[in-house]
Formats: sequence, structure tokens, C-alpha cells
Amino acid sequence: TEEYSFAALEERWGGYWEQHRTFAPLDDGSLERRYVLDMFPYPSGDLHMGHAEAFAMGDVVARYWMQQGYDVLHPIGWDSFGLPAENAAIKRNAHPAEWTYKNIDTQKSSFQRYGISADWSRELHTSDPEYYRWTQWLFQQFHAKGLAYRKDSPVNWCPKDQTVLANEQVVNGACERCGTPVTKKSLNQWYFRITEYADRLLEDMQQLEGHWPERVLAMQRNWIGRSEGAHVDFRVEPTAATAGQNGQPGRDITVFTTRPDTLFGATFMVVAADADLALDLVDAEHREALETYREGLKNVSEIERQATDRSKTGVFLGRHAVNPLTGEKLPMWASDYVLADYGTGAIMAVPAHDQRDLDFARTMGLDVRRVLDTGEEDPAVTGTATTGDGTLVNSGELDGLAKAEAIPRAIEILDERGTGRGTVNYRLRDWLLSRQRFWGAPIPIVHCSDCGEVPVPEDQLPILLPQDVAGEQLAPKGKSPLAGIESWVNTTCPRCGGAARRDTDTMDTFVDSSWYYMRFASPNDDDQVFDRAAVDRWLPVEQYVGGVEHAILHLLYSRFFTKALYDMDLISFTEPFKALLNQGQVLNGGKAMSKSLGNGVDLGEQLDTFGVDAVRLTMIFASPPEDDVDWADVSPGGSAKFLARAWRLAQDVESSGTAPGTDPDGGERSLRQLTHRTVADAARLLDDHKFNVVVARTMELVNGVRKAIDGAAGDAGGTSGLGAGDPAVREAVEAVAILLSLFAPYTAEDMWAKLGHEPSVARAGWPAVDEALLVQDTATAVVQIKGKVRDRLEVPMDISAADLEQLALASEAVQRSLDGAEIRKVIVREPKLVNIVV
Ligand code: ANZ
Ligand code: ZN
Repeated sequence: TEEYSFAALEERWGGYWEQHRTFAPLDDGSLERRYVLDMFPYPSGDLHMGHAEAFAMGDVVARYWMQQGYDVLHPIGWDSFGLPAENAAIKRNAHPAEWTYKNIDTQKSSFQRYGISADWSRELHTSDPEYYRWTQWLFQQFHAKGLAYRKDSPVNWCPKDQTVLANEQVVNGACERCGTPVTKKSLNQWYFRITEYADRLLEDMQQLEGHWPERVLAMQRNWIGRSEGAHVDFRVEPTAATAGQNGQPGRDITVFTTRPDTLFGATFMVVAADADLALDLVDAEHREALETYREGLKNVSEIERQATDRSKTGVFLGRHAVNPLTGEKLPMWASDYVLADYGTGAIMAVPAHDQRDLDFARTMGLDVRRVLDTGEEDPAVTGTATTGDGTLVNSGELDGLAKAEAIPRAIEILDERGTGRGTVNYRLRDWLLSRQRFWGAPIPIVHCSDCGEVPVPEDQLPILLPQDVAGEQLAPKGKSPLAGIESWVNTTCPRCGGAARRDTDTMDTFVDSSWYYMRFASPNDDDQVFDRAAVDRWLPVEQYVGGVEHAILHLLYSRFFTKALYDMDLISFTEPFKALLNQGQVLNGGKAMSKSLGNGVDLGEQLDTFGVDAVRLTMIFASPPEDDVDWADVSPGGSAKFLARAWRLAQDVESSGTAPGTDPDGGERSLRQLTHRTVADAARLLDDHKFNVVVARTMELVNGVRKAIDGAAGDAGGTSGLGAGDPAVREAVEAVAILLSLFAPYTAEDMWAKLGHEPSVARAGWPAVDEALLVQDTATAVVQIKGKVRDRLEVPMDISAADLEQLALASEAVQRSLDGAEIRKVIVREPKLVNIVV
């Protein structure tokens, strides 16, 4: 007889599913549709352990839903624009496309070997002109709606990569990719107006509550950073030089505060030193000091600046501003602890109740005035600002109020006087989308000296990337490499026909990934961005699967795109991903795998040694999907042995001669009960994403079937087993194959064939559960201590001795009567008796 060999099974079934399009959805309306999606991979070279885990998880969901009778869309594609391809091309003197598409080939065949239930006919690449044409088209729609715009702005600049970085690509003041300290540079850049959607991005999270991990929602909420407060206007006193000049009204500066209740405690003002406002305000005498101070800031990251433990520095501006409630003149300072692009870039400082203000006041010798009595000691003495609730003091008509009453009251007073108003402020910034790089979708705009910024008309899209470019030509030079390709840059204006130049920036690759899940509904449509009817049929995504590293940007940007497209009446839903599953990481020895630690595990080697199924099963079995898997703690060898045991069951049934369709009714009852209980529980567990428990239960079922076939080996009575011909055995082994199809597709497919069925097991359908077989047969177990009955327990007939002993010892009545006495012996006669000897 044949021995189990994963290599033989991979050989037998490899390519079968693609050839037969097993995983293409029917899309004919006969079944309820469900869309499950794994975050699409970047073609970095080959699959790694992280992919292996994430895609194993997503595949469980997809295959489970198929078995449950849904029409499942489970597509796959490639996030194939981006910097690594460009860097590789520079090194190899090649075009980025070469490296990219070669990697995709390699990675694709690895994915196919890995047996992912993907519909490959929908495969897409964001770097294909057929795709990025529509990325450009979408940019035009945003542009037409005023949601894409340009502005000069200081940007994070990596001097090594010679590129602009988004805030989130700056990690501890350094470039996320190369670690070079990031500097600032002023550039004219493209932005998406995501801030216009701040409120809706927050509100719509209600739809996601309970379906997305709470920590992801918290990160999104925090990133959007909604703060309620007030804008307060302070009249700036004229300088000596301008005082009394005709027609020189004092100007106002407006601050954002979440604590208008503390207005009477404001003792000075601070403006962001790097904001133009500081230069506007400073008097002649202090200008030089300010300029020197600003120079020094260029090398300090925002994170450092905001660190509460950073010592406070700043420059007096030689000016005062008038507190609108008290008429008091407050000295104005510039400092780096106030950020230019948050709120209004200026604050009223209330040192008694804000620690950073207090640190600054103590450093500079400024007044500290307490206006909220919290019962704690005076911050001026302790050096610790008090931020809790209490009663207002030293605050005129606000005296005696609590914080929560004083805030709206202060806003009312400001409103009445026309010197302030309630407002909401967001931490969220507009999305900087231009990149001065080559390997991305060119921004479809032409700059004309007469017409200005002209969108390239739809029928002229895509704006293709130049083909014959390689190596040095792609090297960063402080502007986009496209700018150096004159033949590409020079064009005619679509509006007036005159000479014009193309925009030379390309789009952030997050733009590509903000809509790919929609394109999957009609990926081969060359006439439109997507077929609305198909999108309406399939979207939103029912289950999205991916790493927590995308908790903020990718998800936020996709949510923004969805809302904007909804407003353009292109789609009918407002949230793209109904549910989100963040799989854990694969570690080795308790640490993330890394080159520097040398603890990387090569996926290819694992697959060659243990087989695809064993690796996949190990990933799933190791832990709940959200938890990390430590590869040092798992046993793919053990998984392989288990799979062989399961497979041999099918072999036994095959040789027993029973046929598919055999009525299981006459089968042995306790095995049938085990099968039906396992299947029923598995469905519940899968719905709860407890995939690892389903594997454990499948293992129990396999053991149960083996015992039933062979009989209790070594039993004194020499009970013989059922043999493999019992209809209950066939029923059980079919269930095993279907359960395993979620985790170990090759083994399951082969078992299914041995059981006499047509492939594919992926389409077998979830086994029907007979409720009557779920009724657990129970027994009453008597628990005795020194021969006296202390408790009676209802237990399953087939409870193990160990489980029964544990249950008995955990009983409250038993514990009470033991009263701490030392147990000498426990005699168990499952399922009826436990005798405790003390
Ligand atoms: C006066 C005050 C008194 C404040 C007090 C706090 C406590 P969130 O909640 O994060 O929105 N602030 C405003 N703009 C700032 C900027 N550009 N850079 C640094 N700090 C800024 O924080 C809002 C508070 O942060 C504002 O309320 C302001 O200080 C400060 F007892 O105003 B507060
Ligand atoms: Zn023109």
C-alpha cells in the first residue's frame, strides 16, 4: 500500500485547482456572496514566514465559507509599485519593472504551491498600466472635487533617499527605510484633503465596533485626534516702532485651547518658533536671537520636540498680547514645544495647569497663577502642574464653578464679546501624496504657463512611465527622476495646445492600495475604473486579514477613499472592510525574525522538509490567529505525523469497500456522536476565529476514528474494533477530510479522492449535523470522601478519568468538606465514581 508522502500529494494535486478554476466564484446569484481578502503582498522577492501565516489564516476563512455554501470572492494581487524596486534597478542598471515582475513570478508560484484558495483569474498588479490608468483617473476625480490640491509646505526630507517622507515614515526623527536623520525642506506638493473627512472617519467607526480589533480602532481614533475646545483671540500690542502709526491696527493672534476655563491663569503666550508667525511678531531687538534659535531647530524631530521631559528653550519676541477676559498684557515667546502645524501654532500658556507650560515658566522665570483649586499643593511651589478637577479660583465671574461648568461658560463669555468661539481641532493632517520617485503612478497633470494646472483628459490616460530608463537615471537627485527625462516631461497643454510640462511627481503607493479591493470586483475591465454592478454585488469586504502594521495609514486611507467615492456616487457603501483580523507575527526564539539576530527561518526550507500542509497546519494550530507564533516552540514534524494518520484513515476506508453515499444511519452510535459534535462545535469555533481549537478537535476526531476502527488496543478483554467498513467510520473520515480542507488542502484533497469522491473537497459542503446526535449521553458521578457522598456531578458518558478527577476536586462541596485535609489517594471509576482518600 501507498505510504503518506507530502511530496507525492503536492505533485498529484499541484496545479489542479488553478486548472479547474476551483476557487473562481460563480457570481450568478445562486448563492449568497462573501468577499474575503488578505492584504495584498509587496513583491519583495519570495514568500516568507509572515506571508505563510497571514495567508494561511485568510485561507481558513475563505475555505470555511465555501464549505458553508457561500459564493466566495478571494482574490489576490500585487502592491507592485514602490521604492525597493527602484533601488534594485539603480543597483543593477535595470528598469524597476524587471525586478518587480521577476519577483512576482517567483512569489506567485510559491503562493500556488502554498495552496491558497485564490481566484488567479483576478490577479492584478498596481504597476500595470491597465491598473494605474485608473489610479490616475481616480486622482482626476479627487482633483475635480477639490480633494486633491497643491501647496508649498515644509516636508520631511530624507537626505540619503532624496525623497519626501510622510510623517509616519519618520521614525524617531529618522527615515523609516534607511535610518538617516530627517530634515525639513519646502516643496510644492500634492495633497489629498482627508481632513475634510475627519468627522466621518470617526463617526463611522461605530460600524466597525466589535468587528475590528479594539486597538486598531483606538489607533485610528488617536490618529484623527479630535479635541473639543475654543479659539481665543488675543490682541497683540503694537511695538514701540509701530505704536501710534496711522492706520496700524493691533493684530490678533488666535490660539487653540481645550481649557478655556483656565483663561485667567494664562501668564504668557507661546508661538511655534518655526512658524512664520514668529517672524512676523518679533520686534527688531529680538529678531537675531529668533533667527539663530530657528536655525538650531532644523535638526530636531517633532517627536523630540514634543517629549515632555525635554528641557524647555525659547526666545522672547519683545511683544505682549492682551488677555481678552482680564485685559492683562502677556509676554509673547517663541519656542519649539509649540508645533507650527497643530491648532493655530500658538498657545496661551497656563503654567499652573499644564506641565509643559510650567516647565517653560520655571526655566524662563515667568509667573505661575493657579486658577483651579484641586486640593493639591500650589504648582508654583511643587513644580507639578495640577490637571484634575476642582473649583475655579482667581477667575472673576468663573469663580466657584467646576471645570465642566467653567469650560462652556468661558466659551459663552468669549462669544458674547466676540473674542472667541467653541471649536473642534484635529490632529489629522492632509495626506501628502507626491513622491519625487520614479516607480509609481505619474500624477496626471500638465503645467502650462498660460493655463496653469491642467488635468490630463480621461482619453489620454494612462500617462505611462518611460520604458527605456535604467540605473543612474533613476538615482535620486532632489527632484523626481522623471524631471530629468526631457522627452517625457515636455508635452503640449491639453487645453491650449501650447508647450507645457508634465507633473514629474508620482503618487504615494498608499494611493494604489486605497482602492485595489474595489478593482477586484471587475479586474479586467478596460473601460471603467470598476463595474459598479460588480462592486455592488461583492463589496464591502466581509473579512479583511492583515498585519497590525497597517492599523493606521492603509486602513485610514482606504476608508477615506471609500467615503470620497461614495460622495461621488461611484459606490454604495461607506466603509470598505466590515471585519478585520490582525494575525500575529511569526517569531523565532521569542523574537521577531531579523537578519541582525540571524534567527530567520526560511519558508522554502520548511516547505521542503515538512510539506506545505504541515507548515500551514502548524501555523494555525500554534495559537489563536491574533497571537504570535514562536517557530521555536512548534512542531511541524508533529503536524506531518498527524496528517499521515488522518490520511491513513481514508486509505482504510478505501480498502474497506464502502461507497460514497453510504447511509450512516446504521453506523456505530458513539463514533457518530463524536463526529457530529466535532462538526457542530467546529462551525461555532470558526465563526469565533478559534482556528487552533478546531485543529485540536480534528485531532481528537482522528484519534477517535482510529480507536473505533482498531478497537481498544491492549484491552484485557481484547475487544475488537469496528473495522473501517462501518458506515460511521466513513462518515467520520469524510468529516475529517472536510475539516482538514481548511488547513491542509493537499492531504484533504487526496483523502477525498480515496474516499471515492470527485474533487474538489473544497466544494464538498459543510457536513450536515444531526441534532439528535448532539444530545450528550450523561451519567451521574458520585464523589465520596471517606466513603461519604459529598457531591453528585452530571458528566458525559465518555469522560476521561483525568477530567472526572479534576471536576471532582474542583467541586465546592468537596473542597468544603476536605477543608484543607491532605489527599492521599483518588480512586476514579469513570464515569460513575470518584473516591477521595484523605
Ligand atoms: C491652555 C491650556 C491650559 C491647555 C491647560 C492645556 C491645559 P490636545 O488635547 O492634544 O488637542 N496646544 C494647542 N496648540 C498647540 C500646539 N500647536 N503645540 C503644542 N501645544 C498646543 O491639546 C490641546 C492643548 O495643547 C491646548 O490647550 C494647548 O494648551 C496646547 F491647563 O491651552 B491648552
Ligand atoms: Zn495651456
